[in-house]
Amino acid sequence: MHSAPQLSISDELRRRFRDARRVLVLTGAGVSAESGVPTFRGGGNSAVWKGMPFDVISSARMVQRDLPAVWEWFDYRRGLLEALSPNAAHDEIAAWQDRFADFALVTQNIDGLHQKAGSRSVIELHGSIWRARCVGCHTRSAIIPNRPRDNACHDCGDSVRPDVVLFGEMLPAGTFERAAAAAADCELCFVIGTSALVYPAASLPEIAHASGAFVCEVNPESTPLSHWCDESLMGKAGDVLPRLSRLALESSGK
Ligand code: BV8
Repeated sequence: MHSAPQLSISDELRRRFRDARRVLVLTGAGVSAESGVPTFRGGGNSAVWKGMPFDVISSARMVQRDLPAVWEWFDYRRGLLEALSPNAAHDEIAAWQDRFADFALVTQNIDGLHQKAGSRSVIELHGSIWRARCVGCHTRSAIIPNRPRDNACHDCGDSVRPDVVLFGEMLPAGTFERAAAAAADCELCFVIGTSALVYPAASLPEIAHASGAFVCEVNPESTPLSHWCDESLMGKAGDVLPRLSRLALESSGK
């Protein structure tokens, strides 16, 4: 049984974790990796679907050109997810929502595992794989696990597409603004399991940093943030987060 290397944290992070009221958590695919959800960039290469890099199949242009191919990609990923559960990282983040007075959870993930772990009011920057949206009247509809998915809109009968933000598409109105406001307002910002390459999501830690927040990254690999963030905890989120909470609260009796 591999034992995770010793986790040490700075006194600054310990103090901030104890005393912070306004906390922002930004997550990416890495937080779901220990649940078995494939990441997009791991081990140096990007996810490819039927010879297409993921940011090609997951693009607005592909919806215009070949919606059935886009559905095949998302149906495949939803199929994988139906058998998967949240991991210790999702559980710890869910616990943090009751620990910090003013807590915001922003995710790039469309897998719904934060909500499955009990996180409330999750800001889904890139939508959800468990919803469809009508290309005509934009009515949203839920996709039920292990049930066949409807191809037509219940309201107008037009075709439906995944209710996710594809490359080249704007984020849902107000969603990024809410996340950016939480980033500008937070005292402590955790960036967990993201390669921080996709914008505008990757600008959120920059906004937090520029507003004086302490930015802590959790990732087994270095990312563009590693050079400027206040602290990098190099490890798997499922290992690091529960230990971080314990370590920070040790001998504080909190
Ligand atoms: C837009 C949904 C306006 C679909 C997704 C500025 C500069 C450059 C480019 C742009 C820019 N502004 C806009 C762009 C274009 C583009 C972009 O950012 N391109 C990138 C590739 C450079 N952005 C857009 O198109 C956005 N829209 O800007 O609209 C506009 C419109 C037109 C033209 C201009 C502007 C929309 C972006 C959203 C696209 N949809 N997802 C789907 O899921 O298929 S993005 C998708 O990819 C994810 O949601 C996520 O955001 C991203 C993947 O990143 P990560 O989640 O970080 O995952 P990754 O695999 O990369 O990394 C995993 C990390 O975890 C690694 O670091 C690894 O080490 C770590 N890890 C692994 N295991 C663990 C772990 N960490 C902890 N624990 C572990 N166990």
